[in-house]
Amino acid sequence: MPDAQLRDRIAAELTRTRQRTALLTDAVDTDDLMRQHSTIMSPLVWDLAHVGNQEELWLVRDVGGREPVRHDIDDLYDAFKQPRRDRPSLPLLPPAEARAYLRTVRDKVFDLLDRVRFDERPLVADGFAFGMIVQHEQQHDETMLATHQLRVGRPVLGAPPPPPADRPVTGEVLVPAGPFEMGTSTDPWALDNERPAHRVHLPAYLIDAAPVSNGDYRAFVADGGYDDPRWWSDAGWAHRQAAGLTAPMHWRRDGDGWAYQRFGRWSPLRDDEPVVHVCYFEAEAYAAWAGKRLPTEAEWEKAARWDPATGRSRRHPWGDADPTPAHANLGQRHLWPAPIGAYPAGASPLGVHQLIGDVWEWTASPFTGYPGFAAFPYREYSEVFFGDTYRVLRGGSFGTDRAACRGTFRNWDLPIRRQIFSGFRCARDPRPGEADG
Ligand code: AVJ
Ligand code: FE
Repeated sequence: MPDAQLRDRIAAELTRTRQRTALLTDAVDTDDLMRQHSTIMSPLVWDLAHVGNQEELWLVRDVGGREPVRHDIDDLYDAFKQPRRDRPSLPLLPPAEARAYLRTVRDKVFDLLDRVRFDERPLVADGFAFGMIVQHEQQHDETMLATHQLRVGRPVLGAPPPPPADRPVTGEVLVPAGPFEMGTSTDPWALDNERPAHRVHLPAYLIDAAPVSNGDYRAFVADGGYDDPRWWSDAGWAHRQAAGLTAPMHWRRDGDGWAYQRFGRWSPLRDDEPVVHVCYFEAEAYAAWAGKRLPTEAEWEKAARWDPATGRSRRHPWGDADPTPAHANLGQRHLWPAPIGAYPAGASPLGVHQLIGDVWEWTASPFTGYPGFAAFPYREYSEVFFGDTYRVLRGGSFGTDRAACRGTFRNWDLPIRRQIFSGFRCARDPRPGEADG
């Protein structure tokens, strides 16, 4: 891409992203921005200034080589130095000061953008550092959206309802045995943990054509799934007991049925939407109850990217094109998962639906580096989280921006977490004879 065109694209992405940040914070009053709505979340005003501080560190100081704007606040907004539970008691910038700081940093970034040459230095090649900062802000926008879902008080967010289902999608899809290319070495703004591309050979498997719905999940609850240790792993059962889990987060009984809470408003549970706000252990238990299992990360990605006609891995289930509103429920447009079957244009060639958008999907895989992984540009983005502690989630949610979501994108969280917009789909091994087509 010629420099001028890349410059315009970066400017547009930065501006679009900042508008989202403003939507999530402008309508919230000062006290509410400073308050901690949950000990596992930051006060919104911390996210706000942290976004500006990362932009200052990477773009103003590293790429631009300019003098610090506010060297004195670096420690306050360092996520590794300040555990979330302690953040409300820090001397944080009040909202007006945080907003002014973000504006100052952004002005310098636009000035820098006018002058920068996108040469081969790894941080600037293809505008990588700018892309990383866009994705970072978008990731915090999703985190702030999760904070909105946890906060109590007058609702401040409104959005149009999601599109109706085109037609119901049910059943499973057989993915034939064979190799596919996982990860990427060429997507310019792909983050370190998505790299490098490598061949993975998978035996045949079946994967659900759609995410597990509220109706499906409600049947597991009604069948006593939360009271039967048979379906739960040892760690899962211990957590279910300790945390007293009885249903997804934000559900409550409503007469004979269920209601759920979305951004401060209660309504009757809709059976035809993907289930959301379940932890890994709940997903794992549901899958066992259904006689299935969670897909591995590789199984998820092959279902999402592998094109049987060419054998090539594509950027998205529908091809290489960026997502549009016809493909997937992304970008906080609807503020809730769309019904199962709402995105026929977003299906993969094998007929797997809603892999991108709607809900993050838990996979069975721990978060580790691909063969040949190299931390870039900093170990604290991914590498320090590698190991058996975290589980990978794929595909993005209604709260994820298209800039921070693609067939190779990897998210991760602790298996007990469910404040994120997390759901899942199931997979299984073929029965004898089933894989022969
Ligand atoms: C990739 C969503 C797990 O929020 O902890 C934000 C993204 N990294 N700032 C997180 C991130 C640094 C990260 N996740
Ligand atoms: Fe961050």
